[in-house]
Amino acid sequence: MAARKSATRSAPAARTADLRGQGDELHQQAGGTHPPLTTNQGIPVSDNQNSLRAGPRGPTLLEDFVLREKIMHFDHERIPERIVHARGTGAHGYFELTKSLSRYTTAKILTEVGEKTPLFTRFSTVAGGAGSVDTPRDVRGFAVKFYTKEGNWDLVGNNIPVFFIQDAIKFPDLIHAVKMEPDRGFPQAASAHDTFWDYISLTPEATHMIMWAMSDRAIPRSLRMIEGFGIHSFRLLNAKGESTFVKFHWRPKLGLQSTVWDEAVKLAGADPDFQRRDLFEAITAGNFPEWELGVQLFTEQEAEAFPFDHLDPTKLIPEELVPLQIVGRMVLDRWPDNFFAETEQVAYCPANIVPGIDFSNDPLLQGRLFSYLDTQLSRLGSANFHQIPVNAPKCPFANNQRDGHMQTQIPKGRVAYEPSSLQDDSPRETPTGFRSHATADDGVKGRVRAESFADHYTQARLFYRSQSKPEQAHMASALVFELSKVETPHVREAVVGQLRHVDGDLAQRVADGLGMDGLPPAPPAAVEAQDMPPSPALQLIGKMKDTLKGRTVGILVHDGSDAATVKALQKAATAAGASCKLVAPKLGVQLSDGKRLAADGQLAGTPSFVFDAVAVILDAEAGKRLAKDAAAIDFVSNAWAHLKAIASDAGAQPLLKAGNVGKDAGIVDAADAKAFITAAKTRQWAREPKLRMLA
Ligand code: HDE
Repeated sequence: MAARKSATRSAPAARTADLRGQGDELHQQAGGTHPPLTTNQGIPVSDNQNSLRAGPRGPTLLEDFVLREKIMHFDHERIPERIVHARGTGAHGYFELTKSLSRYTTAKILTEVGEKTPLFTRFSTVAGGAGSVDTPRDVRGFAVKFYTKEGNWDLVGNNIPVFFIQDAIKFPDLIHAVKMEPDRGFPQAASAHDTFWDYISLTPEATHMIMWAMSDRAIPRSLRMIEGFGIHSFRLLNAKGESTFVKFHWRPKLGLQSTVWDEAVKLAGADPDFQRRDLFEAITAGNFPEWELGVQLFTEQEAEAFPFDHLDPTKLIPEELVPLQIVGRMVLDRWPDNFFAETEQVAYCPANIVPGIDFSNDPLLQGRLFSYLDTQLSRLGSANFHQIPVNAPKCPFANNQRDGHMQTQIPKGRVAYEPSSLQDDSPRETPTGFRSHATADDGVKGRVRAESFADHYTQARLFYRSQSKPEQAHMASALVFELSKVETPHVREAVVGQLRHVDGDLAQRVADGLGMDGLPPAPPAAVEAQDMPPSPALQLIGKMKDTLKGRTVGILVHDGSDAATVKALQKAATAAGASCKLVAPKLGVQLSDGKRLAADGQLAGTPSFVFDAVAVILDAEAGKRLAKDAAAIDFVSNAWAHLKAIASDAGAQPLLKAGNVGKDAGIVDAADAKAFITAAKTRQWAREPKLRMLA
């Protein structure tokens, strides 16, 4: 301000003063009490709009430390994105133990019932870059950092209980194969291309995971509706040092839910942030997503009797063999204040583990144990990354590690070593500290794979044969889609050949879908697939909950729509736990009661695929008009094609006709709100074969 007042009255200076004056007024209109803007050194800034110049039209001066600091910081705003799992979203929450595991472990987080442990959870896709879309066909990362009283425990898992490979040394090849091809720089966030399937066709151990990745688990509707798995076997250690193996599972309270493929593809265009936004909206509205933590516990002797090796990360333990026990719950109840500081900088590491839990010899886990620290160094740029608030333990921590880039702690005293005798408060080892299980391993050195890892097809078959008919059709169709994008014939043939080991019918469906003349030969198998009893726990449709909780209903209205019907549907959907949104051709709309309402979405920008079920309430005139509007026709025809419930009134019929909407149990009269809610809770699977050619 002072500078402005003292500006000389030469013509250009007066013009500068005028422009600044306008800016000041706008700021004042914005209101509020604002703290002074300062540089990073705390120096108050008088002008954040004009750099320091030698005269109004002269050169900018090097002396302008305000400008230089601001631009220097901006130039360094990006840090390397994660090489895998770059696209992600996270939230704060807590874990509450409901059942003590004190027989098996000393870990306080698993023995103190009722205790709430704060945590930070990050969900991610694997293949795409940080700016890619939320809904590709991909595995979802499910990483939880528990800030326990005994240090941080990171459970860094996925939404699928098995993995592609059996040995860490293969991971860079797998990821290079799935990422965009290096010569052309595409496709982004997609496995449907030659290099991925070339690698898979030559990696039989990936077959089981491929079954999961081609299932609807890889196209989830919401991150609130996915399961999570620690994948590897871990150990629990009790006070006597006895070890029990454990597999960790997360089970969503809202049940599982997926999209249909066509919907996932369209969502990518309509809302690239669909899942991130969904999580944000749920948490900020107070609808906190919740998961149960389940464990499968088994002894070394029990493990020896399994018909597979539990150390092989391409194998799961059927729940029919080792039942799941629910021991706690996780609630995500706080959105981060800042995406970069928290979600981008959170640094997970499977080696972060607390006393009472220990690793197994799973060779993939063993490789992961050193990989993540390496990544954090290159991403976060300093060995002090653990001091970033989202990474710092919430229990006291102290040692003699010192200095390094970006040290933010100021340790006191002269002792930075151990043993020492000069300082009473210097940190010491403790008898209750972390101990490893005293495992005796047979140690002949060599690059060898256990014989017990050789069966690559039995569990792939188990998974496929455990699915419902619609899910099997989706898997076959997903394989046809993916392989149809592969340009090299021998790669397509090699994959179909592998599928013959899983299920002859599946291989035939895929071959037919690709228009192959006959079935390609199956490659030799190290171990032939065995038939196992189907495991319904592996289904997704079987795990959908009969609920509208956490779902969204969209109601398409126009001026003149019957207000009473709209209100009745809103009331019923909200009572059933759904959130309800109005969509209209314009954001302002006047219903039959004459009241003006603000719609939540404008029709052209709010397609039906962002909803779980829709209603269309129109007066006769609007029905006729919208029957000629492409966005309105797409709204109903997509809802029909995506197997959703549609409620409609008499006025909406011309539009439904224009959208080729047929008749079945999911198409209901809007006057019957109860029937709509029942239909909206599920997808109309029986409709699908009538409208889509599935493999
Ligand atoms: Fe990861 N993985 N991974 N991974 N992983 C990373 O760590 C790696 C594996 C998983 O939200 C990276 O901080 C190797 C299996 C998740 O920040 C990196 C191997 C599973 C996340 C890394 C694996 C996972 C990562 C990249 C083979 C399921 C995201 C950035 C031995 C159990 C965590 C980072 C987040 C992230 C390496 C295999 C899950 C490069 C070498 C198996 C959920 O360190």
